[in-house]
Amino acid sequence: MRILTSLLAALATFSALPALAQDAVERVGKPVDGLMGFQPAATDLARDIHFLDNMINWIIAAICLLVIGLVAVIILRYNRRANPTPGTFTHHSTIEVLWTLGPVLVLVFIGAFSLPILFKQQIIPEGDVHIKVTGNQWYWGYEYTDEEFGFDSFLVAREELADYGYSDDEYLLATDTRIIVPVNKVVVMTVTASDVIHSWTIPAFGVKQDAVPGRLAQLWFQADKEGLYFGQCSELCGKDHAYMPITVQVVSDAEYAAWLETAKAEYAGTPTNVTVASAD
Ligand SMILES: [Cu+2]
Repeated sequence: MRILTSLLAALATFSALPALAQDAVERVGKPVDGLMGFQPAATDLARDIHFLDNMINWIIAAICLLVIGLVAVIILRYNRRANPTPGTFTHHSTIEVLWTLGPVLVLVFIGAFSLPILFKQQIIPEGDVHIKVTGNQWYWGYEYTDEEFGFDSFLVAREELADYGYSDDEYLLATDTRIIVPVNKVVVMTVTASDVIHSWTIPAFGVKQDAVPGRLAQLWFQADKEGLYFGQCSELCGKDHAYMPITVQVVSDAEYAAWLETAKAEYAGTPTNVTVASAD
C-alpha cells in the first residue's frame, strides 16, 4: 500500500512538472487530449453556435429514430411471410405531400435559428480595438491599426516552450508573441493573406475566417473571460500548415493599457504623429 501511495505521489509530481514551467495566465480556450465537444465558450457568438449545434443534434437524433422506426415497421410488417400479397400501387399523394412538407418545415425551423446567428457573426459592429491579421507561409502577422504598430507571431519550438512560459503539451499551440486584447471590448479583425489562403480562428470565440490574398474579410468578437486562448491555421496552406498556431490573451483594461505602452516601444511601430521636415 505504501509503495502504491508513493508511486501515486511520484506520478502526481511527474505530471505536475510541465505545469511548473507554465506562466500564471489561465488557459481558457485550449484543446484537451481525449475530450469531445467544444472548448468552453468565451463569447456570445460561441454560445450561440453551441446552442445551435445542440439543438440540431436533437433534431438529427429524432429524424434518425423516425427513419429507423419506419424501416423496422417495413421489415416486420411487409416481409414476404407477414404480407404474402403485396400492394401494387405506385403513388400516394398524401404521403408525398407529407414527406415534402415535413423536411421543409424542419429546414425552416432550423433556418429561423441559424440565420440570425449567421447575421450576428457577419454584421461587424463598431470596434473598440482594430487588428489586421495577415496569413503568411507559415506564420501570422498582426497590426494594431489604431496604434500603428505590428508584429509577427511564430510557433515556439518544443525545446523553447518553457522559456516562453508554456507547458510541454502546448507545443503546436504556443507562439512567441501573443495578440493581447481587453476583456469585454469589441475587437474587429481584418483578415487577409500574403501568399496562399490561410484561415484564422479561435474556437472558444466561435470565430473562423479565411484569409485570402488580395481580399479583406472581417470578423469580430467580444471575449468575456480573461485568459489565454489558442487556435490553429484552418486552411491547408502548404507544408508547414500545422506549424502556424494562433494565441490570444484576454486581459483587463488596465493590463491592456500597460501592454500597449510597452508594445509600442518594443515593436517600434511608426509613431502616430510623424513630422517630416520639408526639403526647402
Ligand atoms: Cu494553414
